[in-house]
Amino acid sequence: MVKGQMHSMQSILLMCVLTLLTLHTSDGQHLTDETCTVQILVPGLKGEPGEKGPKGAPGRPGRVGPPGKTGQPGLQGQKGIMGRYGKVGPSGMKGVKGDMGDPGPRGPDGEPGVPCECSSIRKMIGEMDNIVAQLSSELKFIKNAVAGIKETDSKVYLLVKEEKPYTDAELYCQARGGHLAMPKDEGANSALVGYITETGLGRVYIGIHDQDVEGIFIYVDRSPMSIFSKWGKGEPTNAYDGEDCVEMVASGEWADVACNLTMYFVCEFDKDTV
Ligand SMILES: [Ca+2]
Ligand SMILES: [Ca+2]
Repeated sequence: MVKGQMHSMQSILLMCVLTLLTLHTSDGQHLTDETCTVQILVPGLKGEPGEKGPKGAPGRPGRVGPPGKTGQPGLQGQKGIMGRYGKVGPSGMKGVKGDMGDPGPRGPDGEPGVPCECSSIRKMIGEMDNIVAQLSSELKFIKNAVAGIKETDSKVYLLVKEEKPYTDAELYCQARGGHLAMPKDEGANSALVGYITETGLGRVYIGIHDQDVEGIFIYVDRSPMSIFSKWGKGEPTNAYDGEDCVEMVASGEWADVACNLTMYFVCEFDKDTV
């Protein structure tokens, strides 16, 4: 029962008492039943429970809970597959040269050559051989000139260390613009003496002969022997009626000899033309 309801019921009981007191004093008893039939309200018995109501709306979400505990580490995974190859690095320093390897096996034989019309080629090769021979001869001449050339005021002399008969010797000198040496005075003769010991044979051809007229010696340039001569003792002898050429021996003296003898010789060249 609520507090307000109690108050109302007390007020009603109070009014009823006051009324009974008033009526009793003035009008008699018959008025009392009508005035106090007011019922007094009191709480009834508890009723039966009602039927179950419909399901209510979902409640609000609860609060966020505390953080969970740290988990245990898992097992190690399996090894992955190999990655791609990386970029090629920079070139390294040059290495030390290795030892020479063993010689390889012999290669197969080549195919046979093709026959050709080689006559012209052979001719060319022959000409080239001649040129080579000529150059070799010139080279030899130059080497001799550098090694053994001698000179006077007007002449250059060259000892040729090739054994030739007289005529070939003269041709050799002519081919180079000179003649066999023609000593026409003591000075020139002395200049040639130095060559004789170099020959190893002690003798060289010089440019004097009597091939045109027996007993009349002339120089190979056909100039006559006028004043100077250097004959050895008893020379010229024209031995066996066959000595028409002239050699110089180590003393610087001359002797007539057979022209087919082969020996070293001395060429002379005019300085004006060298
Ligand atoms: Ca003679
Ligand atoms: Ca003689």
